[in-house]
Amino acid sequence: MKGKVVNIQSHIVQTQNLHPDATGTLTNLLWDLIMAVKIIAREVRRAGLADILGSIGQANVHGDDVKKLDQFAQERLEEQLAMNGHLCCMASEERTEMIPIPREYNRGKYVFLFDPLDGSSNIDVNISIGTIFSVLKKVTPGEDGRLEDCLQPGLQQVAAGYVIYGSSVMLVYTLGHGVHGFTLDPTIGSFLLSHPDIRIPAKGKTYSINEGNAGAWDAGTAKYVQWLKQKDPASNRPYSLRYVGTLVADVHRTLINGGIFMYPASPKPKLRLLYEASPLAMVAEQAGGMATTGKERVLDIVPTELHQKVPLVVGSTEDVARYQDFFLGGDGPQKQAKGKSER
Ligand code: FDP
Repeated sequence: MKGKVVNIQSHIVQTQNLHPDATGTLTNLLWDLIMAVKIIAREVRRAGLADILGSIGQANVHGDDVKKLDQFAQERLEEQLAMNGHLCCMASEERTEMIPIPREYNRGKYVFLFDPLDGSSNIDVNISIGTIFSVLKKVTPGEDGRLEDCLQPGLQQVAAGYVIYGSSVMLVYTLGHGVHGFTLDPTIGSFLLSHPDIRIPAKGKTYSINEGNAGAWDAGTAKYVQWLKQKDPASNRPYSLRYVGTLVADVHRTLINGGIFMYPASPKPKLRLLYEASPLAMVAEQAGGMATTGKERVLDIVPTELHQKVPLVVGSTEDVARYQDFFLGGDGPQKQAKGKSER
């Protein structure tokens, strides 16, 4: 129906209704997340002011001391998600150990993994930052979550997504039935469906990588990036370089416009499997894209520790498959091209 406005709450309910055995717990958990995210978004908007207020020793509107944003985001998500009995445990990029649910709250069947404020080095220069989340089902017996509940491969995720605090605030999520994007309408305080069923183009024309590390790349990555820079209008080359340095922003652009984001194995992997690579890989695959380390599918990796770092190459299927080919030492592009320009 033209003009129909769908907010995120009703969208989640409709998706949950696809599962006749759903109890509504996941829906409620996501509602808690949305509440936390709106509060973080408000604080992000005031970040510049918070510095001014902080410097003159004032508290924020709630009487809290002004805190660093990443610490604020961590606490907000942790508190909001723990209190309604949906979770058995949490883990976050910001905490060394697994986060138990405080004794005063009930336990539930889900595990919540998150990066509260991704791209935090960009906060001070007013560039987009984000929150990334992943939801798993508890697999061990008993009420309290254990490490094994967190250390599950990405394929087991029941929900994943991210929030981008940019020129507008967007929440993008998947429950395994496609990827949907919502934009926060600040006048009514609701996330409204703005990007239904996001499909990543099969091929793009931008690449995203920290070129400063070029001297330390493995041979496959170096050859691939070199190939992207060669002129061949028929295959959109040279590709354009775009690198924000906030993972969420770089992946979001890649999701919408197509192309490829790479944080490769060399000089060393930086991105965390549980809080960054796995959830973004699920989003990419659900949108028809691909995510690899160069030699294996990200969603297949069985984590061995909470803060494990992995290479991440994610984006349009044709682009990522071609990267993988270069990484594995293949000369596939030349073979496929057979002397002709490639599409
Ligand atoms: P940041 O260090 O600012 O928190 O994982 C963290 C991250 O940002 C990602 O958001 C970003 O993609 C990446 O690091 C940038 O790393 P480089 O500075 O090494 O390129």
